[in-house]
Amino acid sequence: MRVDIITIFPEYFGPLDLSLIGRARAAGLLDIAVHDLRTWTHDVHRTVDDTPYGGGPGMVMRPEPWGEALDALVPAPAVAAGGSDPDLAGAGEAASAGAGNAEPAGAGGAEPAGAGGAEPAGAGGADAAPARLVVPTPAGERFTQAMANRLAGERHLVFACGRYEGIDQRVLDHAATRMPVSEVSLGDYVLFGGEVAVLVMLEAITRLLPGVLGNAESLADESHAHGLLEAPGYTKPARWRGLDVPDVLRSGDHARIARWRRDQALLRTARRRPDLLARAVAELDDRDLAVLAGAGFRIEQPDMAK
Ligand code: JEH
Repeated sequence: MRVDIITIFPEYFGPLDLSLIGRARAAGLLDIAVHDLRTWTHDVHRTVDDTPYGGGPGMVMRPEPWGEALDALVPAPAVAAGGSDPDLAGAGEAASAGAGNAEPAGAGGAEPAGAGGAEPAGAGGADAAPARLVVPTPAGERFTQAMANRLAGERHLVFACGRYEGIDQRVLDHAATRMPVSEVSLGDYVLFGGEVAVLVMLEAITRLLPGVLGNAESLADESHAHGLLEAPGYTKPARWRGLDVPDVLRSGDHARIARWRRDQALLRTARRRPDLLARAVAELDDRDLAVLAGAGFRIEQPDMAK
């Protein structure tokens, strides 16, 4: 997968050299380039922000540097394509390769975390999936495991990291005439900018790429995969600071262990994430419901007549 990140803080992306993302990059599974937005400014102060039309606090990112950055990183379509935010399931418009795909000279020098500049010739051509622009914003659609799965299937992601109060909306509206655009939020809290959100999304996406995680089952059996939080985990020593690992986990009785883990998952989910439990309720059997009832949780079965 090819990933371009546009930011005024390239230093935020140093961690992408580390750990499993770093290993995926070294293995050639992930090709990440970080670009300094100020590369595409032309004034002596390298200005990227200005006061908001309509008034209000703070500053908004001016559109011009973003437009030039996206022109440089994403092949312009030979034929105008409509379509804003086609859903992540697919249906993106084809964008064919055009001229002007290279960065301005010297851009590479400003990039600590990213190697390559321009795409290989032919990438983004008529037969390749177009790049998808992903823009973190508190006003975006919620980023979920399901969205991570869909994004992990893309050929080329371009992340636009805003700062201040965000990016002039016309940048997104114009980009949407050329490529699918996703405005995404991590959750209902406010960050200073999109950088940390991109780090989070890239971690979630990278571990889904084929060849990144060793065994396939580690993806299938985890939290959220079956709609419940996972049971707690333990390792050696069996007794630590007076606390014992639950006996059942040392019993060797795999059916009992599986049942215990499910009970723990149910109870945790009921206590911590009743929203998840409400969605999983159709899959709960009588024993599940008895376990929850025994702990004082009364579960409303959905009306199957609907
Ligand atoms: C934040 C990108 C670019 C600050 C203020 C406002 C709140 C009231 N989950 C997430 N939280 N924050 C971001 C994010 C993601 N993904 C995020 C960003 C940028 C992502 C700049 N900022 C900072 C920022 C405007 N206020 C937002 N509103 C009602 C809750 C008031 C307006 C926008 C962006």
